[in-house]
Amino acid sequence: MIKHRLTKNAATVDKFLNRYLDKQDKSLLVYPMKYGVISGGKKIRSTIIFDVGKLFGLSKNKLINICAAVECIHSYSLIHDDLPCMDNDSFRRGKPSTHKKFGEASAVLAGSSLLTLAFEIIADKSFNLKPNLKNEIIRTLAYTSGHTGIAGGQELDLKFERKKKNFNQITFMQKKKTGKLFSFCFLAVCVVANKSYNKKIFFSRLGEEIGLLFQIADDLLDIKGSKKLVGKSIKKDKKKGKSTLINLIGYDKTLKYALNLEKKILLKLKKHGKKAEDLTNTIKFILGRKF
Ligand code: GRG
Repeated sequence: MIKHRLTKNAATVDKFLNRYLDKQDKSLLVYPMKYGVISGGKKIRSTIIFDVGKLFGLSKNKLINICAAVECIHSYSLIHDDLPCMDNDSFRRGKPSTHKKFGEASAVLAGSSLLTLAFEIIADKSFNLKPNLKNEIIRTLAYTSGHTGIAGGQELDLKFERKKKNFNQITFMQKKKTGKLFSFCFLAVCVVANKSYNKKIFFSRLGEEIGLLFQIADDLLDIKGSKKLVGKSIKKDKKKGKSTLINLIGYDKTLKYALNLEKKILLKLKKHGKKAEDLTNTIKFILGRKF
């Protein structure tokens, strides 16, 4: 069921992105950009956006620009993350990473172009939203993506390599590197639904916790996952001396912490009943996933 929803949502977002790029002036960068963002990846962040939309009674149509923008930011971060100067990975989503296929310079430029495309898609007139709300989404997306968000988290991740970091330092870094974009998925839908300040705080924290859960699942897959299923290299974290919870407290204790975190997250959604069913199922998928 969840796999079917992921596949369907991924196809919807891919179609939007394909059409959007095809309507723009042609450039050579369209090839590495499409390679990096379309036809690959679970697009779980888009599914979460649609799930939160369902919780608030919003149709997919109203949220598709947000999904496309988030996938552009996510894919840009992966393209740059795979570069030799960062995590140096040759394999992503079951195929050669973007710099392996198109060269480093094109990968840097395609990643940067996806970053800027995200903002263009939110500002686009096809996204029918009051200007003040659009402005709030744009500001939040910038805050989430830059030094206060994923880029800042990535810098910590790299600086933490081969250093002894404690539990709080590791979870702080992972909440920035991975959690902030999940947090944005919730916040942006709250803005479209005109939710109160308190609700925005509640849901953005929930998003950050889900992002942390997602990153821990990713770290667990690095140990016990299959390269073929996850579509990227595994068993790298130990070799690189990455600061992960697994390298600090071991696999079993990390899994126990993650199961507890999942329980806490699901409890927070319980009061929303049936309307939160899809979101609940998506969250349950995160820890058990094989890809
Ligand atoms: C170069 C300015 C500059 C910034 C780079 C690289 C970067 C900023 C941030 C990277 C953050 C990062 C790679 C976090 C990892 C998040 C993560 C677990 C990614 C895997 O996500 P999935 O499983 O991937 O959703 P798919 O392939 O399914 O889309």
